[in-house]
Amino acid sequence: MTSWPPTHKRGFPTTSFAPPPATRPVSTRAHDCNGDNKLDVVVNLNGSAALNIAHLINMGGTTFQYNVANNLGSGNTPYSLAMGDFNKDGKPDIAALLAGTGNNVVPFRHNAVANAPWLTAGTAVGSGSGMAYHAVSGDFDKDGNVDLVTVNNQMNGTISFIKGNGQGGFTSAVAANISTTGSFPEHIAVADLDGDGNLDVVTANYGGAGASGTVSWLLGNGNGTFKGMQNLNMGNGKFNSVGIADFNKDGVLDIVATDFRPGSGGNEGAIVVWRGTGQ
Ligand SMILES: [Ca+2]
Ligand SMILES: [Ca+2]
Ligand SMILES: [Ca+2]
Ligand SMILES: [Ca+2]
Repeated sequence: MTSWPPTHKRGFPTTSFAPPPATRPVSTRAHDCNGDNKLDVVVNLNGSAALNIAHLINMGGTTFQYNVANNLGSGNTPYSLAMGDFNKDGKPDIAALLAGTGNNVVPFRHNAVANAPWLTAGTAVGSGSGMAYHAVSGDFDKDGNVDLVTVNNQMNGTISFIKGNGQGGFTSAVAANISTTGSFPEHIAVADLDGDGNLDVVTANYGGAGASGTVSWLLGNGNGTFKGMQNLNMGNGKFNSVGIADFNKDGVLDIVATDFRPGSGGNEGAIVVWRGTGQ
């Protein structure tokens, strides 16, 4: 028997960590970072212009060991993380997204050790115009190397394909690999929506000031490019997060998005699910 809200009898008990002062955590990823079959947590810390990434190693039970790698770079505020085995050594690596323009995607090789130096920085690359708020990893061009697709927050919103070289490095996005989304996209999710073997993406678009947002989906061509966006509209939504899963177990992927829409009378915001039709 399950219940809601959780009673802590069967899942994680409530456990919290106090990060160092001025290191606001803004993004988390769950991953087995040290290969012991226990999920660990990687956290991006946004407390200063320095790039700080924390690592919570699952020691079993309710115990996590807290490590923080400080000052991994500087210049722009770190905003989000993406993970994948970028150099194909079996250990999950990290891409940090800096909330600025220019070379704003920084790859890190994960050394899979408990203590520093557990990350080694690679060469930063650019995602094109707009701020790279979020990214997903996957082999979008089907060459066997993990790539990234960033969502670029700007009025004329875009996504950028950033090609991985299989050795932990990436190539900056070029115009041919940048595709249009809705306005001010903030979040992206990846899956093969239509089952053709090419990875596709869905973006949550906040929309401009005073304008409604949208949720966009873009089918991949399997070569790093995407077909033109299509929109899922939902009234006056202001969408800021999106996920993909088969929620009703009919074998067809569905989409969920959070609507940050301000309202009145307790009618603020919503969680919206679009059921996939398989067509
Ligand atoms: Ca690796
Ligand atoms: Ca690839
Ligand atoms: Ca597809
Ligand atoms: Ca479904």
